[in-house]
Amino acid sequence: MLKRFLVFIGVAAVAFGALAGCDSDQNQQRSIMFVTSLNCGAPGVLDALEQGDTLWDPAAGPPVPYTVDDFISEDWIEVTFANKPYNPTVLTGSGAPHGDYIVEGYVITWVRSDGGPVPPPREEAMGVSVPSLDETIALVRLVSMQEKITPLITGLQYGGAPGFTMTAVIDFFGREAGTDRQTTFRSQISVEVDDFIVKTSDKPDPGC
Ligand SMILES: [Ca+2]
Repeated sequence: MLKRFLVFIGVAAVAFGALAGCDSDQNQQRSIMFVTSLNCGAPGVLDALEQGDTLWDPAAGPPVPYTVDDFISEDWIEVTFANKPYNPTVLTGSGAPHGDYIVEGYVITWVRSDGGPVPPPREEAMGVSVPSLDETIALVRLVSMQEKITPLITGLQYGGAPGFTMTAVIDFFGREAGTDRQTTFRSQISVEVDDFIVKTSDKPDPGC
């Protein structure tokens, strides 16, 4: 029995040594950070203009739009981050590094398959903690006010220019809490861009 116990200790020491070797590399990630849900899997909708509660001019009727209560809004979508350690037994043991991650921001890069113009890349800061072996829900600013008020988008108002589809490639970045280990991970979403003629009061609630 003693011999078998000593063999077990020897194997454990080799295993620990291998793990210590991995930890000596400060750039080595001990967890995988990824997105499990973005806008609940639905495409994004970029409405160039919110039509308020009345679509048509009360006096003239269709097709004369009622412009008094129109307004431009930003578009936010829900994202779910997951933090999955490579070896949960080691990371959650007594005295082990906890492996929590902080998502510190993201860069959105717009892509169009038809070669049309897109807004420039935009970087946003955030500070979202994602505990080891857990998930965290946060919000991403998909379309900013600055992007909404450019001619590319305002030109769609009241059915001016034709709508189009573009993809938001979102590169998240962050670090492990208490260490210098950094992480980057990517998600993307297709976005329909147009001036959708729907009263604000008739729109479904955004989010999941
Ligand atoms: Ca609209």
